[in-house]
Amino acid sequence: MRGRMRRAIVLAPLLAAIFAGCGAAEQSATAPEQPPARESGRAAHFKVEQVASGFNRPAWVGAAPGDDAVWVGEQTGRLLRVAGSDRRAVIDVRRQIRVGAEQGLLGVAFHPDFATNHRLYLHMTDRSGNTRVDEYVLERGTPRVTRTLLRLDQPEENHNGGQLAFGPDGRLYLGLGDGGGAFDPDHRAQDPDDLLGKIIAFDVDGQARPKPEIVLLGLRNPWRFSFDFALGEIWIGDVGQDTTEEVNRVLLEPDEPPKNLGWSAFEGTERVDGDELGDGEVVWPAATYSHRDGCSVTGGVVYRGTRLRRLAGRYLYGDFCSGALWSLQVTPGQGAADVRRERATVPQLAHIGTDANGELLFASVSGAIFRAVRP
Ligand SMILES: [Ca+2]
Repeated sequence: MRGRMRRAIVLAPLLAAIFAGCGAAEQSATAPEQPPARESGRAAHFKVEQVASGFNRPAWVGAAPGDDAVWVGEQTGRLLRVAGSDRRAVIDVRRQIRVGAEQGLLGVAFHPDFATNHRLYLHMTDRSGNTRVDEYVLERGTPRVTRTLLRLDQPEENHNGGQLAFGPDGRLYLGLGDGGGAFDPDHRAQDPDDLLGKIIAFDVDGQARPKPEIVLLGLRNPWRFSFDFALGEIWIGDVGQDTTEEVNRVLLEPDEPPKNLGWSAFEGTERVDGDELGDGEVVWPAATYSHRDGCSVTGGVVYRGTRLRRLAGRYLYGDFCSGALWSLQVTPGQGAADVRRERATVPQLAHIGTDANGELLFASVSGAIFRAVRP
């Protein structure tokens, strides 16, 4: 009797705690504690000027470790090194790929030790319309494929993801869309056993045939993402369906289970007629904008350069359709504030990258590369 009493006394607070926990979990799955940040005014932290033109659908721009040149990835299949007026195609995969609105050469990543090991990685759509990630080594400037890291069937032409980038943990990250169609018809983004609708990572240094690991799930089409090495975070532009474009900010915790960015149970913070939310801690967007201001977000970077002092530590992103650019303040915790629509615009904005000094570069699919300078 006394034993049973004691058990009841012990159990009561325990059960209360469990039910309180359930309630909190349900609540966090249906609405964010804090709504995503929205545009709160205008600013002119910088202006843009053209640095080079005449490219064929440039969709990626950046720098290679140990090299001052600007590298440009053309969606149509060439990777070019641009140093002043010298422009050279280093890799040409034009005969290996299919090019479409969301197909082609979609992502480029240089190994962190590129200066010594000369390794780099390309994400492309093969001639059958499927995803392929190849590792290259440049031997005296001549490219050679050393491994294929990923081949993945793509059910539709759209939502192939794009970005390929090395994270603070040294792994190679890839963004993959939900496979295409509207509202994720094959229920892939919430399926923990499907690589589509995910951000995945490869340990390219540890294993000969690295297995992709799912880092984040619940994405629709993470065309562009970047890492803020200073805070160990990933910033993702997840392209929306009919109403809402998302900027997601996620703390990288490699030992934790994959976090869930909501699609296709949620578009932004709105429940849509999609799937039920699967496993994983829900991460709501840090900022959103509606289709009045654009139609396809191009995720950008947290500015860590030195030329634009007023932009220091702010996250910059834009929209492919409207060419609008916004910057926002990175708040302590996981949020964002002070979203400003910048005066500068870049038409058909496909990528925001950085040069060897961390200064901003913009790729416009219309054919030109721009950079940010003081207003
Ligand atoms: Ca989402």
